[in-house]
Amino acid sequence: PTVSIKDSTIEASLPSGESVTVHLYGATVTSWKANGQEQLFVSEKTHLDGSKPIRGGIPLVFPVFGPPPQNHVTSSLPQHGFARNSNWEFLGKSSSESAETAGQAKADLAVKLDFGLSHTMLTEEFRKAWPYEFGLVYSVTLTKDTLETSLQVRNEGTQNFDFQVLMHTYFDIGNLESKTYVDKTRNAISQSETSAALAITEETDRVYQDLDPAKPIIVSSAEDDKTIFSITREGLTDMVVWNPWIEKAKGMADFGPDEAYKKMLCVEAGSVSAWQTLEAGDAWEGGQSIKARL
Ligand code: TA6
Repeated sequence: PTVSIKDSTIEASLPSGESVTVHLYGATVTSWKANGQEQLFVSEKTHLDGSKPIRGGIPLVFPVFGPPPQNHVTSSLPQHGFARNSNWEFLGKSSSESAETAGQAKADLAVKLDFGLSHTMLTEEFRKAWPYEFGLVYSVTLTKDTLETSLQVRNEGTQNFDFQVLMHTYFDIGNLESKTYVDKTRNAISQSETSAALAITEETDRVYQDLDPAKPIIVSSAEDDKTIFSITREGLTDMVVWNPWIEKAKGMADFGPDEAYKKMLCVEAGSVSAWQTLEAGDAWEGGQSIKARL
């Protein structure tokens, strides 16, 4: 695998052609290419200069999901916390290849990129808004047909703190323009073959709670029921599904083109319906593994 660093982005690629790109701003994954195509959606109008969180890819939500609650220690943080709009540092890469078994072709490679953010790196504003000593290590692992993103949270202080965490993944669900759609983006989300699928046919913003993280969430095309993505998780039992649809898409200055709502879907693995308490000196880890669409 090769890893290249240019201005503030890190790109890793495998000999078989897959690649992942991560911006140090927010440690935001902004591209994941597999099976010869881009798997993630990034708005054409996104800011990339740190003036606003990146609109697309996989923004990281920590330590609070959504608008912070009133009268809470996170109250004066911005929506979705500070992780996605802070400058992280690149900690390094490691690549592994499972042992080559006799006769088989060289086993798949994996390349892992690590990023760090600690309380000492926060702006004064954010440090004042959430005065805890913490360390985050975010790992992005690319293999031939999967992308894993996992976060380790360490409490380096002397007081317990509560946090929420979520990986705000914007999936590119393919250019629906090519099909005759009665102006409906019909993509179904189902946790498994048995549970009812959620068809996306209007603005959708839902939190599914307490799901079995080992049971894959399947995003499939309503056209031919073909699986587009499947997502398994560890330590993240909630799943948020969001599509802004027409009006909200028009209403976001950094979302473009307006009709791009038809080709994206946010399926966000997280722990957001309650608060995780991390005791002084303890660590927590959670993550997702996404299988790329063919
Ligand atoms: O995806 C869940 C959500 O909380 C939606 O309600 C919507 O606000 C979205 O996140 C985007 O939030 P942002 O702060 O990035 O505009």
